[in-house]
Amino acid sequence: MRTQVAIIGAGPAGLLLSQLLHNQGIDSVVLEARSRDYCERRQRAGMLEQSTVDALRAAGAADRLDREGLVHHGIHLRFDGRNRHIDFPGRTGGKSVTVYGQTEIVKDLIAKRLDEGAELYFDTPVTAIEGIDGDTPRIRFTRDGVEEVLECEVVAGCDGFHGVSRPAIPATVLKTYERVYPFAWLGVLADVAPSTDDLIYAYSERGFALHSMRSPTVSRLYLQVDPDADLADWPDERIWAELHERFALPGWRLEEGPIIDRNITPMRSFVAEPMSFGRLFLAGDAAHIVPPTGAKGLNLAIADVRVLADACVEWFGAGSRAGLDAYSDTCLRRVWRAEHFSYWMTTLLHRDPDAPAFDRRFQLAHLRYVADSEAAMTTLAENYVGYAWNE
Ligand code: RFL
Ligand code: PHB
Repeated sequence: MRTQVAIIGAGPAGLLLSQLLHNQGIDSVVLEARSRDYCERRQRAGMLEQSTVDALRAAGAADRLDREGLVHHGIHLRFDGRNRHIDFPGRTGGKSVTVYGQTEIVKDLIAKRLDEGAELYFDTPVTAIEGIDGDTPRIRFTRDGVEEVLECEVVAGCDGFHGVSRPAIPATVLKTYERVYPFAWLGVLADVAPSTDDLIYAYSERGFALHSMRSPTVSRLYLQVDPDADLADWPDERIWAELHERFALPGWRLEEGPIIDRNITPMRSFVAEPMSFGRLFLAGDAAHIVPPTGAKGLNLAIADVRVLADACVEWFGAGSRAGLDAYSDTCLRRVWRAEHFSYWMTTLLHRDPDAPAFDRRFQLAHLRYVADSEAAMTTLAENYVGYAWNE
């Protein structure tokens, strides 16, 4: 098998990259380890920056997003018996965000790619990447238990945090930065209309809680839990009781409904530098992880592949490697800004079980400042809607 760009992983990064390349007449093959059904069911992100929506639109993959996406003009910050609504458009030159499940983006892109006859293969785990320091890299993968080889000119490592691409970069070249947090998120999907217009980010003495949504009839709720928490210890009654306590505000009510999905996600910040080596280019979670509090992971993955697609057009069209050579630095500027914002939102809103009382006072003082200062609200707003490094 031969192609121009071998794409490893059919998450949002790999799928959108294959779409953007196809739209520019560049061939790719996407190899995904898991089944199509698994990829389409995995519950994950939901908050899209304007630039992500624009990118999906420009790719021709936003028909359903335009019909079903829920546009939001701000968030609620809730703590200490207060609720501050932070409006975005007025502070960001008119920008908003859109709630539309990552699973829906993945379904839309898979359907469109297969419709267009794409070479997109499921149940085909990549086992090795060879020759990235030469001109013709080779990808080894298995299909129906048989090993096959894909030759290409460029490899896009879009295989998430646990993939095989990042380890293919020599350890002597790769530098990694990491921070692990002393908590995790328990996320549930509940069959009940959201109890709020905009998302609620709540800090309480019992820990963080987030009220998001997926549709006018489905709520998405998150709770800070211990990093070693077990779903078995979290029956529905305990989840709802904890959500009621953490969101409590006089005159406001959280509606309950059947819980239809649940998972626990560890929290980490991670960056690998450089994001490329020879003919291999990492994109999305393969190169960087953010804690989900800033809603940046999916948006960074989309931003990476936009840069990579443009660089591939320069390479395959004009024979210039300039874009590919600049890829890592271009992406990392945006990545580090988002890393800092995600860390900032996380430490602002979570209860660190090991923090001394002094730090808790600091945290409350900081929350009050963010909720009262026009400058601080503008900082939050311009980062939340996406700080535009590349535009
Ligand atoms: P993905 O989605 O992990 O896809 C990688 C794909 O690669 C496949 N793969 C392989 N394929 C072939 N061969 C191999 N050897 C392979 N190894 C792995 C995997 O099966 C998989 O299909 O990475 P991608 O495309 O970079 O996308 C990144 C996003 O998924 C991620 O950043 C976001 O979900 C993070 N995130 C959020 N981001 C936001 O922007 N806004 C949010 O509101 C938001 N909320 C969240 C989140 C992530 C969460 N979890 C569960 C991690 C909320 C949660 C709870
Ligand atoms: C979500 O809707 O899943 C979501 C929204 C905002 C976040 C994280 C997750 O910060």
